[in-house]
Amino acid sequence: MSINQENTLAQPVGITLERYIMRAQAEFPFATGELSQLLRDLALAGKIVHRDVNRAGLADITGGLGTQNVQGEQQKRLDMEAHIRFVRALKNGREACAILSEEEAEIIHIDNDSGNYVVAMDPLDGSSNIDVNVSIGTLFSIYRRVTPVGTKATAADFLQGGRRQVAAGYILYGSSTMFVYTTGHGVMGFTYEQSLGEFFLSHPDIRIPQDGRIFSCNEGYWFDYPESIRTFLMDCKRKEYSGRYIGSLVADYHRNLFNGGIYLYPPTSKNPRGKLRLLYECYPLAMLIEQAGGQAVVSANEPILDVAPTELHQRTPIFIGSTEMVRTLFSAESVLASASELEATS
Ligand code: P6P
Repeated sequence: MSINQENTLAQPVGITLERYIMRAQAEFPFATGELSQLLRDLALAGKIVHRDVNRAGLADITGGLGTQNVQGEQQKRLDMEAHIRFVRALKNGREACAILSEEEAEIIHIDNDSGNYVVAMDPLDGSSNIDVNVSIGTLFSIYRRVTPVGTKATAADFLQGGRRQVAAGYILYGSSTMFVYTTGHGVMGFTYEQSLGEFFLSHPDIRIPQDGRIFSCNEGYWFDYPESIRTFLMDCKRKEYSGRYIGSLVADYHRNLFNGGIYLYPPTSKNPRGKLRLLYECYPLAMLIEQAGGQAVVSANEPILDVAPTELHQRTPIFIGSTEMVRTLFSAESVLASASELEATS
C-alpha cells in the first residue's frame, strides 16, 4: 500500500476537498500548490454547474442552441453554460495557460502564458440526456505544459500522451454530485453537500472489483459490432449478466467503477474510429481505472493510455472496466469462438 493510500485511508471520511488537497500537497515537499489550485478551480466550477443542472428545467437553460460543436453534434444550452463556467474558473485561477474543450475546435488561450498547466476537458458530457433529467458529467485531464513558460501553449502541450497526465477526473451530476479524481496516487471520491457548498471525502481510495456481471454498450449497433464483441456479449447473456446502458458515459462508468463491469464503445460504421474522444474522455477515465485496479484498452495488447495522440479531438474505440472482464473480452476463447461461429455460419 502506497504512503499516500495509507495516508488516504487514514484521512477521516468527511474531510473537505479543500483540506484534503492541502494535506495531499503537504506530502509532496516540492509541490508548489499550482496543481492544488487547479483542482480547486475545477471544483468551484463544478459547484456552479451543479446549481445550473439542478435548476435547468426552471431556468429555461435546457434545449438546443441550434449550433453544433466541433464534432458536429447539436450543442445544448447547458453545454455552453458549463463550458463558460469552467473556462472562467480556470482563467481566474491563473494556474492553467490553455484549455482544450469539446465545445471549441481550437485551443483556448486564457491570457495566462505564465501558467504551467493545460487542461483538456468535456465540460458537460451526455448532453442528449440533459432534457430528460438523466445524470451527466464533466471530464478533465491535466498536463504540465512542455512549451516554454511565457509563450502561447500549442497542440504539443495537449498531445503528450495519456501517461503524461498529472491529474484526471470527473464530476458526476447525478442523484448526488461527486468529484472523483486521481493525481496518480489512488482514486478519491468527494460528495457535494449543497447546504454547505462543500465537497466532502466520501470514498477514499476507490477500487474497481476485479470482475463483474455488468456490460454497458449500445446494442443498437449490434450488427455493426465486430464478431468477437458479439461473441463476448452473447456469452455475458448466457451467464445472465446485466445489461446496463444509460447513454451517459460518466454515469455508466461510475456505476461500473463501484459495482464492477465493462463499458464498450467499439468501432461502428457511423464512427469507424469509435465515438469517444481520446484526450478528454478516454485518457482521463483510463488513468482513473488503472489507478483503481481496472483496465482500459483499445485492443488486446494496447492500453488506452499508450494510444499515441495525433489530433486534438481524435476519437478512439474503448473497452474499460474490471480487469477480468476486459481480459475475457480479448481472450483467445472469444476470438476462437467468433472464428468457429464464423465458420459455422459460412
Ligand atoms: P450512443 C454522449 O453523447 C456520449 O458521448 C457518452 O456520454 C455516451 O456514453 C455515448 O456518447 C452514447 O453514444 O452512440 O450510444 O448514443
